[in-house]
Amino acid sequence: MTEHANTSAAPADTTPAGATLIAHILSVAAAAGDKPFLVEAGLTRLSFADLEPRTARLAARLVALGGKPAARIVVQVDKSVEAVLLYLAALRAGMVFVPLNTAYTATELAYFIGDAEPAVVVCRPADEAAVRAVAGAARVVTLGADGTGSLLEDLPQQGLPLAAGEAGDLAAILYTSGTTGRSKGAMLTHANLLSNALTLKDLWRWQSDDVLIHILPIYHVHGLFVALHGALLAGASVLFHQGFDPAAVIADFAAATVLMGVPTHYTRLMDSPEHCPGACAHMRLFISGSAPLLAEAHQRFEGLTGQRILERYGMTECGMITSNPYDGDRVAGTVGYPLPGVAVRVRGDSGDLVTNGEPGLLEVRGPNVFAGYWRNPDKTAQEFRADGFFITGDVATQAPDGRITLVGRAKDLIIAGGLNIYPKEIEEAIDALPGVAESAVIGVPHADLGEAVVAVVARQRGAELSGDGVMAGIADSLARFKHPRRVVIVDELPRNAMGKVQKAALRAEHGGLFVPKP
Ligand code: MLC
Ligand code: AMP
Repeated sequence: MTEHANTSAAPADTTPAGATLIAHILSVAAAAGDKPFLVEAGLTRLSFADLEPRTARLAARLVALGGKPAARIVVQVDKSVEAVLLYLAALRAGMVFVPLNTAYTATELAYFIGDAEPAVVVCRPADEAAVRAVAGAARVVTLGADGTGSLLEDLPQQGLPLAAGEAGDLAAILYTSGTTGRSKGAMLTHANLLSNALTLKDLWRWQSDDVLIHILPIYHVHGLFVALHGALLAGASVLFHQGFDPAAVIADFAAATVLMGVPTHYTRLMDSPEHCPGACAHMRLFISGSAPLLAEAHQRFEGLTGQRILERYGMTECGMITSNPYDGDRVAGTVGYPLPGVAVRVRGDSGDLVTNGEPGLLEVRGPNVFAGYWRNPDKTAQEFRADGFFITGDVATQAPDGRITLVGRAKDLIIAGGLNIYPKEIEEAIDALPGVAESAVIGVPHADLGEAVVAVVARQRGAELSGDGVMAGIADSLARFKHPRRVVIVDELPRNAMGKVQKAALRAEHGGLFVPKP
């Protein structure tokens, strides 16, 4: 037996609600009554009792715009209470929610719209003209950070009844890049999202008297699903922050119980002068994920606050996969055990499964694992084993008791500040510039972001090429967070005997650009 399954059952779905995630959420909301759900700057902006009527009217508006079950709705808007309502209303209407990072450029957006073929696109008011230019047949409406916009005009008086959906219906498509540099849409069903959320509710001991500090963007798994579903299914309140201001978060600790963040959030919190153990006394749980939390940061946080961060591991295609235990050892530098109902295994270089602590590719199977890549059966087939295990691309070791430690990535991926950046996509943009022979994009250690993007660019013989020129050349096509923090111009890239660019050598050479070399 070489596969470690956590056979403790995923929580039984015993609620009288329907099969879909939104049916469960609305059933919890009905029981929670007037209790605050989203609170901003001390004001209740949305109570649980508001969820039924407000999602009903907004869902009716989506239908009036052409929305219907299984139709996609692409959403690129700032974080706001209304944006959360929009997500829930789309689910209520049976639509497939496709959230996009607000940093994406019009070029990137055009690709997503072309691929998802949405019935409706919701964008920021300032982007409306640019979005209309690439929206094709989709209806375009706007939603601003202040909760105004054409989406919320002409809201029908008559709300839409909850769609009678099935657990296997698609709830969302989240785009995630592959090694090809082109994003693929991960199709997530109601069953995927609901099973993961119910499992985490039990595992992390969510209670209705919890208060979550929400600092994450709501276009990724972490902020949209892990954080919001946890609070929604527990009937717990959320202190909703539009961005991340360490002082504002620390000020909320006294009224809150749970914080979820990426490692950059924790390092920035620790660098804040207001930080002290007393400030955290009311908090019961600090959770970190989306990127590796250095053991040193874990220990420093405990020293400063007396709290041991609970690190968990997940990905867009699977939601959460493993978690350190709530009770028991939260071991720094590890991501804990597979979630109840989820099986993981490690496949070594030889292709055999290993359990002896050797590193290998981590594979996962369970109700959390996505339904495949949108309109991409070939890529879907490549990423799954015949017995249904999904190949994560993460390299891990597994201790005899099943505990997982991530030790690397087989996929060429940089994670900066919890955001995934695919070198191939940046290399393709740089290689297309005049004067460039080729380029290699690498991630190097960065104290704030974990990793930072560096582009090593080989110029064509005799060509004039500068770092500024390269940056200007990619500015309009790639989102800002993907832009290299440093461009190094060289005559040629180092290659091994097989002619392959030696990224490891480049990482070793440039690894000290932002932090002292060890
Ligand atoms: C912002 N910038 C970044 C960046 N975030 N650059 C690289 N990496 C990042 N993550 C750039 C901006 O483009 C801008 O550049 C400058 O930094 C300042 O922007 P900002 O908006 O003021 O940034 P800030 O508020 O400081 O944001 C940093 C951050 C944010 C860490 C708070 O990136 C963040 O919220 N990260 C979390 C992402 C997340 O939710 N990941 C979960 C993915 S789900 P310029 O040049 O314009 O000044 C997943 C699965 C799982 O991975 O397991 O959870
Ligand atoms: P995404 O595709 O944006 O969902 O990112 C998923 C990837 O983030 C995973 O495949 C991991 O490489 C990484 N990741 C998530 N959580 C952790 C963690 N706790 N430690 C290290 N890497 C993580």
